[in-house]
Amino acid sequence: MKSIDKSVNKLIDKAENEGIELAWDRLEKQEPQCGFGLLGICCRNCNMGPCRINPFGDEPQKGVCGATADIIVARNLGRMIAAGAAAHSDHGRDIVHTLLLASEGKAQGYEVKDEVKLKSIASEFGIDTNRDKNDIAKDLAKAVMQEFGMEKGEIQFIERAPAKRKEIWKGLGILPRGIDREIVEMMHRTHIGVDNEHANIILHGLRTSLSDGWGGSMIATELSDILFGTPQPVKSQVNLGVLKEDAVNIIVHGHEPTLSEMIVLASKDSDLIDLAKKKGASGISISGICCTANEILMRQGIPVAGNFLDQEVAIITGAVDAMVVDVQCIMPSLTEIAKCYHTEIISTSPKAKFSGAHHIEFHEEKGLDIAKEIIKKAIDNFPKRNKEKVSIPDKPVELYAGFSVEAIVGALGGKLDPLLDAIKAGQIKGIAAVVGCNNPKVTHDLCHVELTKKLIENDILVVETGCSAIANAKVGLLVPEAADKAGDGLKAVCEALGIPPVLHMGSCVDISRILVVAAAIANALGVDISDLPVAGAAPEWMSEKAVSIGAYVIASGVFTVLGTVPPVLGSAEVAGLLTSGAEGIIGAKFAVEMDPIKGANLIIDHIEAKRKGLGL
Ligand code: SF4
Ligand code: MSK
Repeated sequence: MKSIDKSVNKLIDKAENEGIELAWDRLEKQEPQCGFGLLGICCRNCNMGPCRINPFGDEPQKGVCGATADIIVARNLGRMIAAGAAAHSDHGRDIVHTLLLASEGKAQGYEVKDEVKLKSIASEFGIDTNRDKNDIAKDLAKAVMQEFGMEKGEIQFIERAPAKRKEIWKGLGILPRGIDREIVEMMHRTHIGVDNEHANIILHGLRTSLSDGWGGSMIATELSDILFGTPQPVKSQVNLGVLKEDAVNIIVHGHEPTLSEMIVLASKDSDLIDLAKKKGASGISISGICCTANEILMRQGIPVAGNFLDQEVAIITGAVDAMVVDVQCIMPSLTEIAKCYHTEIISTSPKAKFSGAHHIEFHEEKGLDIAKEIIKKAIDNFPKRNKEKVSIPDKPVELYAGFSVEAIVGALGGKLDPLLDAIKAGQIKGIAAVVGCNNPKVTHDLCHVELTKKLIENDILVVETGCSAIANAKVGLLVPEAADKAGDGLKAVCEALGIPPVLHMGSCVDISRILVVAAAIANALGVDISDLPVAGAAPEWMSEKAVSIGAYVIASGVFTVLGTVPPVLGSAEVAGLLTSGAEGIIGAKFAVEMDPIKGANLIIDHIEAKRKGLGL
């Protein structure tokens, strides 16, 4: 079984009948995958190589420069973290840029939507808030820009972490300084002949990841809330059934809300709706894939078509008139598949072009006009749809999203106390963050869903982001009625508050919201995050961003279970450090467990042990 989503399986069959290759087919053709790569023991960092270490050799082997397996594995992991942190943080930087332009009246269609949050974040940066919102926003954008290249001091949001956590980071010398600085330093350290001690590379990996979680990602989240509004609980729908037979279907795919928010705004334009009707459609329907879906779901209630592995099959429905993409997690295969249908792939970012795509470059200065141009292109494409080839195989499922920190505190009556009381009383045993991607190496969505179900059955409140949230939404776990599937304690709390047992907190950068909640709970209890009955899981992760996330989550003191194996097994030292030694250094470690039920059991045991530690 390739997916637990029946509609996806039907479309995989349709693709096969039509001779179209999908990610699962390409994975099969790649097998057996390179053993050196899987173990992380190949190095191409200089032209004396490439070098690879034979894990079965009698003698300890070395690269031409003398690098051991430990050094090579650590360097490769360090570079994965740097790439992931760069992706999140560059997204954050773009949001800062948009805020600056909006504050100067130069970003068409954008404005500060959440003034309360603007003032609260500006205060954290020591900015005078008794002024016009645009003046505050301008100073805030300029101050936050400094966080990227700063040369002394630490990034501002580190102040949100509990005192004990900051002490640990300080003691280890891993307080993150400028975001760009940590990423650049990782690239420097992993150049041939620089940092030649695996543990030192890993430590800097943690620092780099912290500059993502408490830096670039947190900036992306907080400033997006200022610009587009802080999410509040919202009802919507999910799965490929959100596509409409009779409407112009536009899917936005990628990550940054800057583009997708404008597409949503432009889709309400009456002239464009009239044009769509003139072309024979009932209207314009917007839905999303991957994290840009989560962004506009959280703030606008826009339906979600699917997660990472749904992107190719969405086109196989034959009903997508345009797929509009920006950055990250967008398969290069899309343009090839789109050739078999009428679908237009419209790329928009100067950073992310695709051979065969129609490129309409997006600039905030003309955001709304460009969004309208994109929608017009999709409308013009609608009459080319071949009705014979259309197959939308499912009815959408309902979900609730929008659980920002502010929304959760709101649902609790304005303070965290009811949540803390429920945890202390054991009604809620603990909190688990289940996040991350899909990966065709494992059955699509299966591990997200099975692990989450097991956790809620055991009275563990689950908070989710990214593709994991979409997977669980598709099986109906993101509605208040799903409380029936939870243990008695969690069920009672959910029923009292009218919330689902699985809370959708947003996109991948919004894992920073989870850090904020964890820090707030630890601060309220006067303990460190590592003392809390909390855990993380990335059951189907695949991206370098997920590596950075995993690293900053454990560096923040949260035990994390990975469901796919990271390329570190070529070094017993590095693997041991991450899955054992780290506990004594930063108070948390990774576990790797591909069976989702066993993974859930590791989390349940961990949460029980932490409860005991707190005397609960
Ligand atoms: Fe080989 Fe060392 Fe060059 Fe890597 S850095 S390719 S191990 S010589
Ligand atoms: S989109 S990073 S596949 S979660 Fe954030 Fe999904 Fe992973 Fe991309």
